[in-house]
Amino acid sequence: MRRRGLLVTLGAGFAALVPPAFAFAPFETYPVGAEGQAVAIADVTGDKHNDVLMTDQTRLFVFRANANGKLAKPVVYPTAGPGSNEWNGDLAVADLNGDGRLDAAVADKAGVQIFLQRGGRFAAPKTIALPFIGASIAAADVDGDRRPDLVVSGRSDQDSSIVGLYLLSNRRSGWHLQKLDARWFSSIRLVDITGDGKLDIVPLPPGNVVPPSVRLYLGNGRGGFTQRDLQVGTENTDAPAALVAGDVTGDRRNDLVFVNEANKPWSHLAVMSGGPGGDFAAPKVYPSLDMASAVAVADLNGDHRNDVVVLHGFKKLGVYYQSKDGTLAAEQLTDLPYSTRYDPNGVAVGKIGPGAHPDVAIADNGYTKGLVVVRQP
Ligand SMILES: [Ca+2]
Ligand SMILES: [Ca+2]
Ligand SMILES: [Ca+2]
Ligand SMILES: [Ca+2]
Repeated sequence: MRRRGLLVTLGAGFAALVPPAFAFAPFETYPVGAEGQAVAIADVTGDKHNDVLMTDQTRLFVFRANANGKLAKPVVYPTAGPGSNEWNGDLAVADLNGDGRLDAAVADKAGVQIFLQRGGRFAAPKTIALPFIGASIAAADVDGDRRPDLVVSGRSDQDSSIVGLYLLSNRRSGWHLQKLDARWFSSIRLVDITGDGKLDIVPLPPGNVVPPSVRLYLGNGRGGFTQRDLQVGTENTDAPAALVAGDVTGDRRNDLVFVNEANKPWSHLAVMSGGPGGDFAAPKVYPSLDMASAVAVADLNGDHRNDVVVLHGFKKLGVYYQSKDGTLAAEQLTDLPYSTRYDPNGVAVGKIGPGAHPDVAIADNGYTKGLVVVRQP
């Protein structure tokens, strides 16, 4: 009662400053001898329990979860690797053939492998050949026919002029390829970033662009896209190493959220708040531990406000909870096993097992060489 009185006396401003309880259990490791690249949490075995999918450059691993969230030894599906490309093996999950069961699409050396779920497993994949090594991939219906499409990007390891961003439209007659740009990206998110109800492409440029900028592809809902270049920083060190979109300010407009892979005092998490008409506010910068290389947005504590998860090279997971005033509270840290850096597609947030709040799955290419799971009760 006394504590309650204190909060009332000091007002909402004080309450907003109190960081919510940090509830992660110690990390679990599932070493499989893989340089983990991308990870996803989804039910791909048809038992209504979320499983964990992970890729390296040559394989797709499916860790089946039981009702209690316990992960089985993974089923391993070969992909068409390896490429010499540093970033490949990204993964997207969607019901690609409309049978109500989630399937997987993996970007690999041949382009894209489509793994359809059949009888609780994936059937032998079908290849969508592309003129480059697939580096990044995302799935969602971007042309309004309710069939999830794929957006994929990559580059050739033989000819540096061969790069591309493609829309693979999921038509009744098969996959229809359309080149959107002669650029490649190391991660792709499909999010409505302008607030018009139509999905846009939010990709992460590889390496540093000066001044730091991203190219957004604004969707018209029919599979057409308009390019918009957006400056996201001023210094070299501001360049995003990982970029996602989601509402982390509580106004129901999606924001751009990114980390730079730098050391203090330059390391930070940046939020560009989305406004009406698809405009963005200048980056609001939050202090961060060093060397962040992956980021995700999700409501971790069930207050209907999205929070931010960050992976830091060496051995830390950081969480920024969203406060009631739409700002992010100071980063809270928990241990991860040692790993120098993570793929920008190497983190997923979702429920594994019966816990009330989502868990974090991490593709680890460091000492664990496999999957890392950090759970909430
Ligand atoms: Ca399916
Ligand atoms: Ca579609
Ligand atoms: Ca927002
Ligand atoms: Ca929250």
